[in-house]
Amino acid sequence: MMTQNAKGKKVTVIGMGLSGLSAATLLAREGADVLIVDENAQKPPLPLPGNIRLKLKGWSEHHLTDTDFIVLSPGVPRSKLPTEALKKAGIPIIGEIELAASRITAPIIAITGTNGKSTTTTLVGQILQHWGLNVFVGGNLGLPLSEAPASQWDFVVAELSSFQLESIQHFRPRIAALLNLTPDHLNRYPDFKTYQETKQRIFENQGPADHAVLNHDDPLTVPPDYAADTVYFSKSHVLDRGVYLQEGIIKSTVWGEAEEICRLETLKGAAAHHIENALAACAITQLCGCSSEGISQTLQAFKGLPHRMAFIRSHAGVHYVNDSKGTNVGALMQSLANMPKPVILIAGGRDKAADFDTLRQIIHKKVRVLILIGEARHKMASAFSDHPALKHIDSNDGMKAMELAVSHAAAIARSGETVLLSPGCASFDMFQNYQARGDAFKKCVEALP
Ligand code: UMA
Repeated sequence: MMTQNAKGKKVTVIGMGLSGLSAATLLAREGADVLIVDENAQKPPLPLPGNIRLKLKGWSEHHLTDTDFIVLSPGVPRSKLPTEALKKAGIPIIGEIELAASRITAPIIAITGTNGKSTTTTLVGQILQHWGLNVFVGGNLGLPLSEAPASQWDFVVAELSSFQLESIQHFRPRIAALLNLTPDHLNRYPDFKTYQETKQRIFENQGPADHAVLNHDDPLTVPPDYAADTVYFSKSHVLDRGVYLQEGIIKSTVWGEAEEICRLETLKGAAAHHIENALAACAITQLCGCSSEGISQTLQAFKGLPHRMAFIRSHAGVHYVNDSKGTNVGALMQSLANMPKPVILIAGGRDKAADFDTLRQIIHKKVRVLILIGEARHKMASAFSDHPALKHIDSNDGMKAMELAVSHAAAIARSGETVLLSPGCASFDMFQNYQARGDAFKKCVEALP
């Protein structure tokens, strides 16, 4: 591949966030002459090697054309680039994932989907680690994939977003999983079909010796054309080849005869709330050769992720649950569907051109009081205008809005009820990221008198 050896090459990295910094450091280590450009950043967050130069607070076309190739951060849309000029100059554009993967020798397990990809990636990593393997776990989850080439691994497990998949070329995971598809990021894609096709690119370079793990219950995940061996997972169908739930037992036919992995009732921890993710993780790790016993022990011990249906505390008989990572309509729907009783819901944030009407039925069924925050509050309020208990929080200050939302929820919640923060929107209107939003919620809940 033409970008394989960067020694002596000029490379422009676009975006000085986590992935840009990591990619630039990797390239500088190889002996490239690196320029990082960024529209917003004022200064680097850490000291950088001497062969990395910076052009911050915006860039000009020559910063992108006077180079051998470009590495694009996932958050920077291609529409920001002078595509015609780059094409004319013959400058290749690759994403951070493509760059990192071309330098990774271990088998790569790549996991995508609208929801549950962080939980599944973490579970797969933990199951493989429980088996005694040396495993890199990262990608969209937080640790950039460009950190992986610096060490030797038995497996590299990567959560991938559609943004990251947009800029792959030869990326070929040994195992690729697409967990589910519901509308998301429609402010970046013209329509759902484009988003779906971008997600399905995870399979595009796979051959018959590779594995595609697909959701039998969600036909939208199945690409029209792919070459890999298929292994399904399902919550509702017995499968000839896959992992499925039958009468409360997780079973696998990945390697032939049905084999019991574990009983649902033994999953006291977070895995029980993420059953589809647990099934996908079983399928992936069975393909890696993990034993049912090892898989079952890890599922039983799984504590879940912070900010994803994370229990904070009970106060005056009311449970407080942080699901700040529920940043799209599908995630909010899934979280509400898993709640046994109606809840007091705090939702809203930055809209991603979502269709909130699809939530009407579940909101009416599962939400006793709906508290709306952030930029999307007016659009959400009109989608749910006939809800009997709707409250707007009219502050644009994140902490203030969260304090008002939590104190209102605490004042009206009855003993035995749950107050759930599951925004169904991005956090960037009032917070730096979903973690900061979840932390603000936690702080307010912990401060309740
Ligand atoms: N920037 C520009 N112009 C733009 C957009 C961004 O100059 O148009 C600059 C910003 O000023 C900033 C930098 O680019 O300095 C940020 O780059 P980035 O947005 O690509 O973010 P990173 O910090 O590199 O983090 C990325 C992922 N972020 C996005 O895809 C938006 C992180 O996923 C990921 O954890 C990280 O790489 C490591 O792999 C976060 C995310 O929100 C969690 N992902 C989305 C999601 O899950 O829905 C896709």
